[in-house]
Amino acid sequence: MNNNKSIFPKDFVWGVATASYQIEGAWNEDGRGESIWDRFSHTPGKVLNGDTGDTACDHYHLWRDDIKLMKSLGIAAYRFSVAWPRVLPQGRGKISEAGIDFYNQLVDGLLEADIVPYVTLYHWDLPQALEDEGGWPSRLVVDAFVEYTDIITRALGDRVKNWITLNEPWVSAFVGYRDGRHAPGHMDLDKAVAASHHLLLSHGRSVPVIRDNVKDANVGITLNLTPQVPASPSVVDKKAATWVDGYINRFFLDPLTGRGYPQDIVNSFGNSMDFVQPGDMDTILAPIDFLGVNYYTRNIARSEITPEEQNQPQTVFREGAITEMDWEVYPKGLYNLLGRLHFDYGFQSIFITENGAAFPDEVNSDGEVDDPARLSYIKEHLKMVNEAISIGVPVNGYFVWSLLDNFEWGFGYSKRFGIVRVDFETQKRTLKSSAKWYSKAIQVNNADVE
Ligand code: IFM
Repeated sequence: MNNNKSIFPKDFVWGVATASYQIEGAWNEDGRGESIWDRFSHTPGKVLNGDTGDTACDHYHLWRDDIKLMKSLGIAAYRFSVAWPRVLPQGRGKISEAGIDFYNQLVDGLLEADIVPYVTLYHWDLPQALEDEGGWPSRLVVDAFVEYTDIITRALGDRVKNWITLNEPWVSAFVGYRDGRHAPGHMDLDKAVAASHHLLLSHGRSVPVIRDNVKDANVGITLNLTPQVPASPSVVDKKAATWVDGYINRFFLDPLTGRGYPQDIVNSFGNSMDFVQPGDMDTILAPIDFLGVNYYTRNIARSEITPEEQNQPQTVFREGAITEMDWEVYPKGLYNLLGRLHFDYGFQSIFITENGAAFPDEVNSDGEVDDPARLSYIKEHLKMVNEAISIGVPVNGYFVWSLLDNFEWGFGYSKRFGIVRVDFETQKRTLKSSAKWYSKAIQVNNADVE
């Protein structure tokens, strides 16, 4: 038992996270196939300022330096994703040995530096060839995902033990196929609902494949989870909060824990769900070793009915600082969420696979970047993780989003989440004060440091 509440358990994993399309660049090198994000970002008007991931942080060429940087900070674990079209340029079939070789070298480099790899199989860069066949709304993609899983886990599984099947399937499905703000840019609710089922099915089908190929595998899935708070005690605001919670959180948590798809949400979609085939829900229930949680903020849910009609004025307001994404800083929400995941849903191992903040950086005349707002964000959230551990929630690790400033999807390079600044003209990396602080916290296994 840990008596000093601010010290983390001795095997707590301190990490940083990135994703392939956001950092690698080299979009058309060494036989890499086109991804939906290449197509989307090359389409005028889709990404702010016309930014693309063509070069990004050039990590494909600079990965050795990036490992050195992590090593210098004492980072113990690195979560990155594999670009599916680098391994299978057409999504299935012909393998690119050069693509596999890149990840082989990266993994070897990490292990030499004593950094434990955590690999995400899918962080949004679907091969365009599969999108051309119908993408995630089509069941055809599931077999392709299993084939890809099999290939990459056979290739890396002797050295990589920690695997995350999907990153934020809600975003892939609903932001990509309903809102159209992300690749592939569709605006069709039915497609989005089918996509989310096929994402979960791909997850469920791939878990046993990973176990077959990787001795002592530690397998999980990462969800973006946003707690919902009603803006007032009115019935309509409570209903709004319940609905958004169902849409973003329960629609993934419930099927993964045997509760099936939440009926209130299915009804509100008015979707027949006829793409769910016998046995699918059991497949999705494939036992996992941990849940990955990406937490950034809470949401204050307000019914669309105007306040006058509600006869309840708003009583809950944003109280924390607001990040550049317009997200409220609300560390307590992470604590509450972790309690729910363990005590209500029963998850027995949780990793915070992403947490961090975008704030504008100021580079001083010496080229240094002091980022107290980001530093405090990370520190306060880590303290909440520790509080959650102290009441019995099994949180086993924390990964800062992100190691590097990178391509923030529809916002291009305009939002900086890195604890390391990247000058996108020169590719120079500069440690921000948050990175130096994180390094100190790692050393003493304690977030309560200056
Ligand atoms: O940059 C993203 C990441 O790819 C997925 N989770 C949220 C981050 C910040 O928006």
